[in-house]
Amino acid sequence: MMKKKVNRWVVIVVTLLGVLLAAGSVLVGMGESPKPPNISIHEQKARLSPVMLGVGSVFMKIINAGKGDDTLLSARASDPNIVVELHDVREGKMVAAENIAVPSLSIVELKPGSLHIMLFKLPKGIKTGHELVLYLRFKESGEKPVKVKFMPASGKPMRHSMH
Ligand SMILES: [Cu+2]
Repeated sequence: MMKKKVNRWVVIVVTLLGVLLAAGSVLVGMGESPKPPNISIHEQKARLSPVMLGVGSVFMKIINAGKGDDTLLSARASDPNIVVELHDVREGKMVAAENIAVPSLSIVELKPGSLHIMLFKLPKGIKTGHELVLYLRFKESGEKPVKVKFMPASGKPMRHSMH
């Protein structure tokens, strides 16, 4: 009879310990994200549109070497007059992209005919060789400055439906 009672207490204590441990790990999980993204930008370059004055596109590789996902939310140029948009190409047409997902342990390539960053209202006189600082705003990693240089236009202009 007595033995049975003790067993019941053991069960209750063990259960309580389990609940406390679970609560503890939840609290730890609520602190700094244990899986941060690790964003770096590579091979960035800009091209002036061969057909539209003051318009350019920017290409790059965004590498997330971290274990957490991130998202490119927007971009701006150091010159506030320049309009910067995130673009994608769907069915051969350029469309504005609300954001660009950069999942953990992945490389997202911004390239002609695919995801890219679009520049409008570039100052007159910008030409090949000029450099521009873009600030890429990531959801988790914050704002990252990246220096891009205008390269000679390739022979194949992108199919621009909007501009
Ligand atoms: Cu575009």
